Amino acid sequence: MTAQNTVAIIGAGQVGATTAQRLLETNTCDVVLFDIVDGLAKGKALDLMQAAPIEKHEKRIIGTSDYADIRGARIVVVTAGFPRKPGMTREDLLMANAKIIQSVTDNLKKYTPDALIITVTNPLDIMTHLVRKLGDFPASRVFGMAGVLDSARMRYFISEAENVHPYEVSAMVLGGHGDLMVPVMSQVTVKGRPLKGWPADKTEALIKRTQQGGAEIVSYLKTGSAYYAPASSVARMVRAILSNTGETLPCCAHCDGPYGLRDVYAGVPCRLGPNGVESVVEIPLSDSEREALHSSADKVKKGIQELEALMQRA
Ligand code: A3D
Repeated sequence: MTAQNTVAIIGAGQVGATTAQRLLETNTCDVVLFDIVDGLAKGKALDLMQAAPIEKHEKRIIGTSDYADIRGARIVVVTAGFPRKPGMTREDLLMANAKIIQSVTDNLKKYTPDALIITVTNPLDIMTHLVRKLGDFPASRVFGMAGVLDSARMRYFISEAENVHPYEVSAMVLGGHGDLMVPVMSQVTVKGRPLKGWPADKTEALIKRTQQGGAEIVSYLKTGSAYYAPASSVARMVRAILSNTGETLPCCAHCDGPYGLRDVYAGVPCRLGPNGVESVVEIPLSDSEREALHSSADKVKKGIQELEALMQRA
């Protein structure tokens, strides 16, 4: 395994392990899977390697509980953290995951100071901000996965309504990864043509279902949250970077200027490349979409203030 071609995944739970599987089985890169639970990453890595002769990929994975093994990885995907559990308040989750992110970031500073970091841990925008702040990393190298997933959910819902394949729908969701996320209806295309003729109630229902996309799955699963589409979304971002495809994907990125947003992490279209977020791309938005993007970003800022107050009290 060469470190320069390696992606380290922190957290070998549902999202982390499934991301590893996607990266290996698409022959994208070697993987180091890390978890603090002794044996968990090792066991999953061994299981995944035993699928290699069947899946016919040439990549390798190791599982570890020793941070030294991630040294030199080119990209680090951070999935360590809890989804919300019954009885847990939002504040409890915020603090629990902030503590995990703090220990992860300390180790990234030590072992992968030059890596690109893709955060997945929720609450996504706040945790992405925290990684950058605690690690004092350049903003272009720390970004989060949410927009690719939320947009894919929106695309799937539209494809069902329009009776086309999901990949024939193009759509983007911007803003924070929460109930104020902004599905950009004005830019939706189906088979390359603008979506037209949807009545207001149908559009509203689509927007709501997209915003509640994660919660809908949790309501079926009862324990845990979605991981197949989240893992596909992370793998897509990794492939865009490693293959330098130059494509624009919606990511949680630091914004200070684009869309009139100031010093805040929010979901925006980003051109990804070897340096991480190479640029934030401004797409046309209607006045109400722009307003909604600002409201969503303001909510992220409030969440950060809330976390800072909780951390000071702790
Ligand atoms: P889960 O299956 O519980 O896996 C989390 C893993 O993190 C577990 O194996 C833990 O042992 C591990 N872990 C805990 N603390 C540490 C630590 N300090 N260092 C290293 N590993 C640790 O959860 P999951 O994989 O389903 O979800 C992981 C996170 O991603 C959660 O916060 C989810 O809410 C979030 N998530 C976000 C999205 C987005 O779209 C942003 C989608 C899906 C999940």
